[in-house]
Amino acid sequence: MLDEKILNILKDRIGSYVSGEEMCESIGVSRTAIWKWIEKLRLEGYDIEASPHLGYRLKSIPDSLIPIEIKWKLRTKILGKEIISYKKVSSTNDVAYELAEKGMAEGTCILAEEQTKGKGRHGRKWVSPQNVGIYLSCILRPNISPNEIPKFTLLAAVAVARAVRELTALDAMIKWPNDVVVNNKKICGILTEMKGEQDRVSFIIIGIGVNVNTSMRDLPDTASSIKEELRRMGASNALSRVELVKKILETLEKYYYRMKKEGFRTIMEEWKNLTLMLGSRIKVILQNRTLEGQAHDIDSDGALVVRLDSGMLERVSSGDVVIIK
Ligand code: BT5
Repeated sequence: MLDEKILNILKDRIGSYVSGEEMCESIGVSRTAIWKWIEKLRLEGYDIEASPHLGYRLKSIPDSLIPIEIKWKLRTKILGKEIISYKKVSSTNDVAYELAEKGMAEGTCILAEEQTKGKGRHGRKWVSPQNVGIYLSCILRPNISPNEIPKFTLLAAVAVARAVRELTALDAMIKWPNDVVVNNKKICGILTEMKGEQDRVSFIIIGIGVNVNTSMRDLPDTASSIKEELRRMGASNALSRVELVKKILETLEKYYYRMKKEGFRTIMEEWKNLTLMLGSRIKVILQNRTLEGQAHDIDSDGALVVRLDSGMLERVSSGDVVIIK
């Protein structure tokens, strides 16, 4: 793509002028064509200065979740090779599901700047305001049975927590089954959906919502954003959403391949290193009852094992956890 070629040249020399002539020669198109594409890039939010004598100069790059930015030096084999991004969408998981049903390839990612019907589990809502969060859904086609789905939620939680830790000084932790938390506040939620055929899964959708620059006013009391947690630490640097999406894709793919090769055990170990609840007293809210006890372990299918006060162990594969102490 021409816009990508132009951008590559400008990005390599960000802040300096590149003459129109040099650009024409290295890409092999006319000055008018270059000008047209520069205009398009400007509309996407790239700040490009044009000088009749000096040429073009890239001054700043937008923090927009557009394919050209996410794909720039993205180190993955499949995840994000195909990216479809929207300014506004009902739910990236719903779009990804429809596309997967139509046969879209494994690794395809859907991104949005805003969701009007962002989904949580069990019909709950996911608050998804414009231009401040990450709303990402990835299509995977693993050869698994439907009861292995919880493993993928845990895998994604590990990937997001690791990605946040690599890019910031925040102590991102995991709360079973699908939350990434900082200082006990939810900064990310994961919704894994699937289409199954008999005992096999035909595809899964991993939906990831991250509050990056989201205002506290928009969020429930139990939630926070990366920006807010960085502010509390006294860190002034904002985190680029583009960088975080890239890091999440790279980490998610790394763990996905590792799970394919070595099984779930290594992911589970990593998960245990990042969780704050094993050993804690917890309340588990299930569809029609509540359990209280100690978070004892995670089993080989990703289910939570609770030690009840009677000493009995009970296995829970889906629910909401409140940490009591
Ligand atoms: C989740 O559900 O945490 C799964 C969230 C998945 C969101 C992503 S965004 C991309 C993709 N497309 C979608 O439509 N969804 C996925 P659950 O554990 O049920 O948590 C939902 C509860 O979290 C709500 O009932 C609120 O209490 C709270 N909540 C809502 N919005 C939130 C937000 N932005 N940050 C933190 N907590 C939130």
